[in-house]
Amino acid sequence: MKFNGYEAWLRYDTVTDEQLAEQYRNWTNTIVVAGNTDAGPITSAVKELELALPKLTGAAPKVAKDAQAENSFLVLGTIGSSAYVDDAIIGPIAALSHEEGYVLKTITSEKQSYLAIAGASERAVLYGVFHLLRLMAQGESIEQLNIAEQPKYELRMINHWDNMDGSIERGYAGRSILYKDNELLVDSPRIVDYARMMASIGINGIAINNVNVHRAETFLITDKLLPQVKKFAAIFRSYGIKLYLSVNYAATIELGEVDTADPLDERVQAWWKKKAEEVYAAIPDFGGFVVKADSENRPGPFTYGRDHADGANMLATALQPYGGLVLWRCFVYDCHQDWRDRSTDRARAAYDHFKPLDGRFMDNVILQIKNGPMDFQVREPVSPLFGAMPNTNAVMEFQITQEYTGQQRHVCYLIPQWKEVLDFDTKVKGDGSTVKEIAAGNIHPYKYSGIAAVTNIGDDDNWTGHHLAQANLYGYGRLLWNPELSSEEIAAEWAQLTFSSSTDVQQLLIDFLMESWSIYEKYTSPLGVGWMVTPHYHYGPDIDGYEYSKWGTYHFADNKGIGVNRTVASGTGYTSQYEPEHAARYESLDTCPDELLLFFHHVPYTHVLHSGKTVIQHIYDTHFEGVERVEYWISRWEELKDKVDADRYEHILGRLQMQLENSKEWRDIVNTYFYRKSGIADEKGRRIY
Ligand code: GCW
Repeated sequence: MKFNGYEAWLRYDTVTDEQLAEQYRNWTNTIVVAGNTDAGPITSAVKELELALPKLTGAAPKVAKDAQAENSFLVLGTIGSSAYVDDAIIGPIAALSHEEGYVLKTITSEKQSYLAIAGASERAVLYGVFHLLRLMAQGESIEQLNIAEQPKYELRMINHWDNMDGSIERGYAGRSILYKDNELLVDSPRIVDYARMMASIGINGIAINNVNVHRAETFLITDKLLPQVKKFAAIFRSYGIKLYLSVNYAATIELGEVDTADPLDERVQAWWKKKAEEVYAAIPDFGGFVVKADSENRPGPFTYGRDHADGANMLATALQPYGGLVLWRCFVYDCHQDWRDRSTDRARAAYDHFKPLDGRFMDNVILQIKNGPMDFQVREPVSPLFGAMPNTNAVMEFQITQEYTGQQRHVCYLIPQWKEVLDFDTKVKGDGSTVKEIAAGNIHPYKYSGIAAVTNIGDDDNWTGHHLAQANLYGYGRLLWNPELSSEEIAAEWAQLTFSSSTDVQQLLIDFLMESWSIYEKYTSPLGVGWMVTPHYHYGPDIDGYEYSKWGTYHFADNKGIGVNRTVASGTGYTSQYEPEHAARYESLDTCPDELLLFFHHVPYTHVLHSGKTVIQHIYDTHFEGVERVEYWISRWEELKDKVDADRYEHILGRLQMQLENSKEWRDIVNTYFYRKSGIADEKGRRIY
């Protein structure tokens, strides 16, 4: 048995409780597929059962068209496909009014008993099957099921930052599974396994290429590569997933077809219309375009004196006849800033650019907004742009790949971070205007909404480099399905599905994951100030790496104090982008939360936090503690040597040791830097260099 992590949470370990295995066999020995399915998601659902059930129960199921001769069986079908299905949904019909809703219900009668997985669509049936398999892999009884589910978010998207040469921007788990040497790996069996994994956590849209669209990828929308893209789309379609492409805003120029990319130029408009026609001829259910424009040196409408509404609407007009979407990213800021200029504030940029455009975007445009105003730091306030444009569709963008959070060499479970974002009450329409509800389209009348994230996978055996980084991918999907799940519940599910053998192992993983974000935050940049990383790579510490750069990412530490003054009173005025209640809370030193203090204020090292510690002592204490906690978790992991398979035990231990070495670098460099700047000694007299 290989424990290389390839099967991730779809391992389907043998059920050791014989009674339970018997119960599972009883309900699943015969699978009745109602209605016609061809190569749709129900066919994939059957395949998944055929793959999983022998592993779980030791018995291969029999697939039948009818069930007259059976006493107990499993039925899969959409509404109206058979009387079995329709009888099962009589009560929980509400869930089925949602296109992706499903019901799992056991119906017991004297004549015949069956377990129905009824869905409003084929995709929903597939989700129902994954739900059933999850219950079995968790050892739950399926004797009396009566479950009705539907997802909270409509768009549940994954973004790849994969390039066609096989590299991945911000990828920490090997090379791309999608491309190699400028070819699409359409025949790789890995693509099917990837689609299975994504469908199992409810992902329904995948953008397959980097938002930085270079020359080779510009051809993805041309007849040179569309036939290949079409093959990816077919695989994804059979798992209920729509394919999206990132496009080069200046494709007209790059492909040498029109000498401008001015969105108001009729030749440009006509070109994109024709392009959309070609793309939809190849892929009728194509999802749409993801666009990074006028951002980090990518082309965009600014070149022509046009704004982002002009640019986005031009593409949206082309896609509209086919129901296609434009996901227009709001990561727009000046990346050629002069560090001497203290009035320009990168954090303000997205709001300043986009807020005035509210109401001007077509209704198939969706703004894609990063969770924070800077860039996926370990700690940032929630982006004030999210919710601030009531008349413009929006999705939130998270980063699963751990660019600034340890690059999958450090353990950093991000679900708690994302939950904090989702639970943030923006107040844009009074109390209860949480990010969670805005992203669900429940606060503003959005036509489209949801959540997107940059994925963390590559071609490493275990997909994510660090085995434990799989929990972020798994958790992302589960959270989008149901944001009411707690971080701990998600960690527990993942640990059980992935490390089924021992409950001690599972409990340790849950506890470690739950603490990991805070540990990482402790030994890296303090109190929300961010950055301090090696420029470009973003891994180890380099306190002044970005301090005198053009990127707008400064901490302003001198011999007296540290932090960025973003107040209205005396700083950049960023706080005014929030609703008054938050603006006031962040503006005042008395009420600004400790963890964001240096994001909003420049304070002396002797400033006393709400915790009662001075800023400098907080820096010293957290940096020592962070490393101690890594040491603690290594010793706990070592206790499990005989309880975890050797493959994963050693692999994880190796990564933890790497994390420890690097966390010591962080600790010593950060502490030494601030000791030298401030001249203030550690109260506890610990070793600082
Ligand atoms: O986080 C930053 C990354 C860039 C990335 C950019 C973006 C794809 O450092 O690598 O480019 O954000 O989100 O567009």
